[in-house]
Amino acid sequence: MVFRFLLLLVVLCVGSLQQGLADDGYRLWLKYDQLPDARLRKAWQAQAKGITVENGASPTLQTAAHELQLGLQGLLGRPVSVGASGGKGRIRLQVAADPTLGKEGYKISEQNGGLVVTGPTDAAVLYGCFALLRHVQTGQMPPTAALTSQPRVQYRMLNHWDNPNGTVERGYAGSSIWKWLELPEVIDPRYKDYARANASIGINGIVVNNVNASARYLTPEYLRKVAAVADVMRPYGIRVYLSVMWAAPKLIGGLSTSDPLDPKVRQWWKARTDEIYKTIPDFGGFLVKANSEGEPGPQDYGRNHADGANMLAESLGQHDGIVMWRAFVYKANSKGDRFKEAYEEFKPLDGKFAPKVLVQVKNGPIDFQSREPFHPLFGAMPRTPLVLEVQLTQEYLGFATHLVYLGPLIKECLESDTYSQGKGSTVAKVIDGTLEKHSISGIAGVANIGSDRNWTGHPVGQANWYAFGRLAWDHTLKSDAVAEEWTKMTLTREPQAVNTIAQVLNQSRNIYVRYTTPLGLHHIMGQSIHYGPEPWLEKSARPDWTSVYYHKADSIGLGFDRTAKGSNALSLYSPQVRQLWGNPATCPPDYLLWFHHVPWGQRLSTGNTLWDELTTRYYSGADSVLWMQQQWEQVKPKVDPEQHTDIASRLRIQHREALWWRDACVLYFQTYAKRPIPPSLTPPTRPLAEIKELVDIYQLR
Ligand code: BDP
Repeated sequence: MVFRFLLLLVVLCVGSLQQGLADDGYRLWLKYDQLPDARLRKAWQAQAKGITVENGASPTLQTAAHELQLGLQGLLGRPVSVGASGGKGRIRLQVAADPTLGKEGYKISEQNGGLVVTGPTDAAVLYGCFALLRHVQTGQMPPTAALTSQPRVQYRMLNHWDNPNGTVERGYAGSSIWKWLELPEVIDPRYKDYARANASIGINGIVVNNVNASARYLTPEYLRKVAAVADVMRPYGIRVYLSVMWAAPKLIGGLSTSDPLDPKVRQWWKARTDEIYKTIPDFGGFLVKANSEGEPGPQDYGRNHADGANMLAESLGQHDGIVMWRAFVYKANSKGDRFKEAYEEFKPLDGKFAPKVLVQVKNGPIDFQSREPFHPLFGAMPRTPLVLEVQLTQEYLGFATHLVYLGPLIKECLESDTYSQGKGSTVAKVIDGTLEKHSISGIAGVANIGSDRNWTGHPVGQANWYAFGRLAWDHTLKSDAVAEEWTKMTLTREPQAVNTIAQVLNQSRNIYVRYTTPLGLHHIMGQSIHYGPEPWLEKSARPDWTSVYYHKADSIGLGFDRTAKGSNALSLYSPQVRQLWGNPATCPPDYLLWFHHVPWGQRLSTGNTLWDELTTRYYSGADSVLWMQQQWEQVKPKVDPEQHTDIASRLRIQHREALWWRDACVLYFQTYAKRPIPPSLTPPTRPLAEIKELVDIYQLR
């Protein structure tokens, strides 16, 4: 009794301490602050007096039980015991075969006045525990009907673009979370919190290093470091993968070649792979960027991507691992349309990849622009499992200064209809394997995580990590529902504020597109660092790294003609898609300039001329950032002050930079259109020359 009382005291003190502290964002969405609603608390208290783990010796089940305990104690404001025998009002965790749950699904159901969380594996039970916590955190009553869910995609991966020296390629949230110099001896407590966050949204694989890979990760010294990370991830059902440098046999193996068909090279990889599995028994496999942007690859030896991928798959032998081979390629000296190049290289290889190989394809054909049509490879390689790669780090979407919720972007791609096997052949069905009957499937998000206290720099970057995991688990979830869920778990539980914030999140991506690249403009950002506008960029190391290559503004009009009269990239899509997008009258305005060179004076489906529509979108986009600011101001009393100030400050930068984008693009395109700014809009007050200087300041040139 006395002990129980003391425990209660500790729990309450910790709870109130947590609530009293300013919120620095470290806890992400795993906030277990006490539920404000007493009725709800009471209902859950009756259901969650304790936790019982059936045959619960495994580290994953123990982890699940302790997370549930931690969460419930915080949320309900009283102690929850683990381990005592079953009975009324207890939550039982149980691994049990259930054909309706697939390999990783969970079921939360009522049984004898308590709840039971079941799943076919330890990890499935862990997912069930996080789902139960989410249920409580989002303010729902104990379930009366069973809650079940299973992932639609098997490999749900985060790809870190982290380097051995601690830098992160395209990272905007500090340095790498992996402290390679300190590993394996020093285990940063962050690793565990990172694992918790990932497991809570169902992520089950992480590639720890940059696709522009250092061969160093394959050395015994580094493998020991990677193994230490894997040890922290294992209880959370997360496997560790490595990006590999294609030329490793030459660079660290002492061989004179890295030709995938050379027996010595094959032997070297086999031995390396065996060594990896000795060090990390549940190693997940390899991610490869080869013959892309200057990286070496099998083509250096006259071989193709399948030769390379299959050699690596062979090296995996009987080990339970996979190869994810990236399709992000474009030739060094191409004279054609970069849009078509990955398709042209990979389509002919369909059916040539070994069973353990998946080809990883970015959502769009160019490179993570704020809006891209779906990549034409989706639906075009029916005999190859394709992984969808999306970018969570906002390389082209305003780094960590612009608030852009990516749920709608990811969903837009997943829901795109490829028509490859008739209506309804969505990208989602391609990548989850159901359309083309693949037994393996994957989805990858390029991580936006770094050493910043709040993990993602912009606090709302956390929502992108969260949404990726939730949609990777179940691509049928609605992105606005996910936004709402994240907001409730992370920022506020007050219903009106939740609603307001979720609306801002849901609109944010379209707003960003409007003030940066409306109507299907793309790749007109600042050179190299990819920040801010630089539509005038016409010289670079290669033509397809300039802006003029993409927007093709001239005295007649604007946009890249990808119809049969132009590059004919449209021919890569199914006839239904081609028909819709091939005609400027039926092409959705959002994709218009991706596929058509449209005369400035042409009337669009919106009723405006191209020029008027373009300028109007730039203006309304920038104005909408003011709307975002106003909405954010309204929720001030309901959000932690530190978080509120941080986001409010970033929204101020966002508005200033939205005006920068607007003025730069409107004035620059006006030099071609030679038309006045529509009378309803106030023309920019600064000259183009002044704006051009801004880019140099940002680029530190
Ligand atoms: C581009 C990035 C570059 C990456 C590359 C890739 O600018 O840093 O290495 O993608 O995905 O968007 O390989």
